Amino acid sequence: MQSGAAMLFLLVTVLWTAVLWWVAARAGAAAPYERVSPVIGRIRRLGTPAVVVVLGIAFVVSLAFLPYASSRAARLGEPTVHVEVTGRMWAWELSQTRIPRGQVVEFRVTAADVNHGFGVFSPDGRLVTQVQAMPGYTNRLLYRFDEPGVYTIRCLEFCATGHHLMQAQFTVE
Ligand SMILES: [Cu+2]
Repeated sequence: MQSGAAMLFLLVTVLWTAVLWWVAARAGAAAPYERVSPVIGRIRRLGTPAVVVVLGIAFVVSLAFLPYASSRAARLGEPTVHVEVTGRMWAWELSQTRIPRGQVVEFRVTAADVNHGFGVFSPDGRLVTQVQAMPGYTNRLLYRFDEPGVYTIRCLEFCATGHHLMQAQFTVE
């Protein structure tokens, strides 16, 4: 059975290679694109580098907005408030549930059992920041809360039957 499958694979590979060879041999030399279509040729010649430059600039500029601790620290400054967070089926444990507004907070997020998603929702229900909670690993999440109120933590990673119950709250004051 296995050797039959191997022979079939070999046969298809040889046939496919022969077809490609045959097509390549008949194709001849490539014609310059400008002669085939001058307008599209010009768009390709000028447009491709322009797209690469624009996307390259967008990539470099957007690096500062990545949700990683190092890029957030560069933008927000070093954290002055530290909150230890542990996710477990199906609850969140926080070392403190009162957070001063306007200060850079570092959440040190881990999990006690399986992977969870640490998602922080503003008082009006918007997801404002999130990070993965993983067993055996601590993720740093930096954020500055400018609006006071009661924020809700919801698990964003399906973690079995009690997942929808996995919520907690903290107050920014
Ligand atoms: Cu979950």
